[in-house]
Amino acid sequence: MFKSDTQNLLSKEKIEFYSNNGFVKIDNVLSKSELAELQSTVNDAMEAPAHFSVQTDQKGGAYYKVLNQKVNLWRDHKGIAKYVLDSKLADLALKLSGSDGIRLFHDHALLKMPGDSKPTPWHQDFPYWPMNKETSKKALSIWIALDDVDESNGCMMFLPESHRIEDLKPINLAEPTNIFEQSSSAAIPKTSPVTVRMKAGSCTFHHGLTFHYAHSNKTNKPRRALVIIYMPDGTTFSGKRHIITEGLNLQKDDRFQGELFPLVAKNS
Ligand SMILES: O=C(O)CCC(=O)C(=O)O
Repeated sequence: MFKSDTQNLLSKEKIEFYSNNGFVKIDNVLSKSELAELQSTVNDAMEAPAHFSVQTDQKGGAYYKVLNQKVNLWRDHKGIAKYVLDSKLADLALKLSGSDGIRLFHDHALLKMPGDSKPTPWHQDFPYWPMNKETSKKALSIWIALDDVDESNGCMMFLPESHRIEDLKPINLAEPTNIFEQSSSAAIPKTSPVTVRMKAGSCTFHHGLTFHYAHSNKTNKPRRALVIIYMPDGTTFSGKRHIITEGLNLQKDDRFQGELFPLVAKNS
């Protein structure tokens, strides 16, 4: 992929839309051949032995019914690292977030399995992340659809402007509470949730505070997505427990840096 592609994918309107609403859709972020490669790479990586990556629940588990998730695939699988460290994708995150530099926090494959599938409840991402707020206000995720998605198999919904709400308490995705009851009703924007149907190879970006949800999967095939979480260069560790930072001996207020949190894009 080439950095110049970013110009074609990201108009001024898209950047403004993201800034005003806290999410944006970008069609065809992957070419047909990239999509085919990433689909088969994610299938392989989900089955490959885990050394640094972690599958967070097993078949039958309550979390698995919401998401069959494997975290940190890039560290075990070169084919995934190619996309997770890719400068075109990271450059989109850099431009949308208005950061000077963007580091990788982590990737995760999110499969919504057929069968006893549950929706992903409304939540914000930031409350899970071990980042000091003042250093990481621009952190965001790219959600790359590896299958066509709509309401039948787990497409996402976003609440426009909810990225302006403070970070609330994390929601237990397997036993959810209602996030809308956490915030004073005055703080919740009076916008209507937006359902984002997409073709495989397209993506959304969402800000760490944006309320989002995904439908359950009522089809007979998994719904596959690869998600990459980016944080602004200069983000520091809050000390909160997190699967990615476990065992790294990071001290509170340390900067995220080095080969585990690589700088994947910066303003030239
Ligand atoms: O894929 C899903 O069902 C939910 C994704 C999500 O919550 C996220 O990417 O932050």
